[in-house]
Amino acid sequence: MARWKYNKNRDDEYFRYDKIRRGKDKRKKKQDGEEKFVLDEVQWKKEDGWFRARVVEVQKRYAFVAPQDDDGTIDTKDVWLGTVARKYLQSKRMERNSVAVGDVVLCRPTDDREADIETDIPCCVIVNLAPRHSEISRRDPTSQERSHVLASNVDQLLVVASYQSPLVKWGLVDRYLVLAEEQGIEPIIVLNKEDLLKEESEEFRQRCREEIETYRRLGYRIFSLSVLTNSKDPAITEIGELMKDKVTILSGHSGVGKSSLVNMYRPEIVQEVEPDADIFYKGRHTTTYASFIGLDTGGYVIDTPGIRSFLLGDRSSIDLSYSFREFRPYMGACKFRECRHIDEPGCAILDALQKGEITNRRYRSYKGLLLGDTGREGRTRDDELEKG
Ligand SMILES: Nc1nc2c(ncn2[C@@H]2O[C@H](COP(=O)(O)OP(=O)(O)OP(=O)(O)O)[C@@H](O)[C@H]2O)c(=O)[nH]1
Ligand SMILES: [Mg+2]
Ligand SMILES: [Zn+2]
Repeated sequence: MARWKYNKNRDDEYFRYDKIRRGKDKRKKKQDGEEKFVLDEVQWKKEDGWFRARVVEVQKRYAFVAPQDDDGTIDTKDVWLGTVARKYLQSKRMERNSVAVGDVVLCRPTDDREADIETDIPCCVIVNLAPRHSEISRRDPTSQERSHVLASNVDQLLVVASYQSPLVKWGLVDRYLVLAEEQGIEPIIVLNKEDLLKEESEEFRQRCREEIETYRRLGYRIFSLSVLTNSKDPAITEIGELMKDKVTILSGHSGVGKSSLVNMYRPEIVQEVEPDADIFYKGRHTTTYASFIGLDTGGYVIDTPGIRSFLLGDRSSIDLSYSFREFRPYMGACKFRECRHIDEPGCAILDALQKGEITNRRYRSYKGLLLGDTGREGRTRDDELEKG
């Protein structure tokens, strides 16, 4: 018995798969039975004094929230300490946190006794959560089945990597791009610490140039800069322009310079940046919690702590291929409909790979994700030696 079914509709278009994919997502949402905690804003029963807010930071079971106007302005100076209403805490949601940074919530002011903590910050109970229009999540490193939502309702994803210290991991960039493609969020790639390139071999520099060119050809916005040594780089201004009127999440390894970059845009909270870059190899994160920060130059960013493990949950080959832009033109062209593009005969992707239309490196990312690589990209001294 053949392992693959014969695909008669070889001229299928990729957006047919997109339709299947979207349908599946919808069904999944229904099954989850979100109860009434997740409720469309129009259905919120807002009582006197209750307010609409945005979650600006989550620490264990507390969520810091800031009121948000109808025009979208978030009063990040007026922070409240919120706890999710008790009755919802027991629900068997498959997520690690019930609320995430970026969530739009309905809050009921309360005295601090109810919030179970002594604090000077005004307290509130989070009564409802509006459905998220986007979600940045990874597989919870402590549990296979759960997902850990890092942030929600973001418009842009700024993937930050450094050429060196820590060494750029193109595979990690690809994982973030997959997320952005799935969520319909605009990704922007930033390669920082350009100044360190001069200490590298010409071979390493050439390799980096090629990778950057690959992303550019795929239509991704990609910038190369050095926040530390060239703060006047026009790329920094250009990125600032792209962040205006938007909510942008910064992601990437610890120590790549996310907070240093944010500090270029006169944020309301200036984050301390450890002057000794080497501290990062000792496993210390400067940014501890993902937090929502208003920029003087316009827009909001969610700066996140660099995480060691950024694993995506399992995805089918159809879903995954769709997230690799260069695979799309070939979708439906494989001999077998359920082609995984690994070793199947008559595979259009493998054919394109052979012809150099898909790069080996991007293909390896796809294969690793499909077959489940570890996703662990800890910053070790070995990384330094690996040099690409
Ligand atoms: N050489 C060089 N170092 C830089 C550059 N930008 C930032 N750094 C240094 O890199 C280190 C890490 O910077 P951060 O901005 O704290 O990095 P981060 O990505 O926010 O790190 P986490 O908060 O741990 O995720 C600091 O010591 C910075 O001074 C750069 O362009 N060149
Ligand atoms: Mg930081
Ligand atoms: Zn195939």
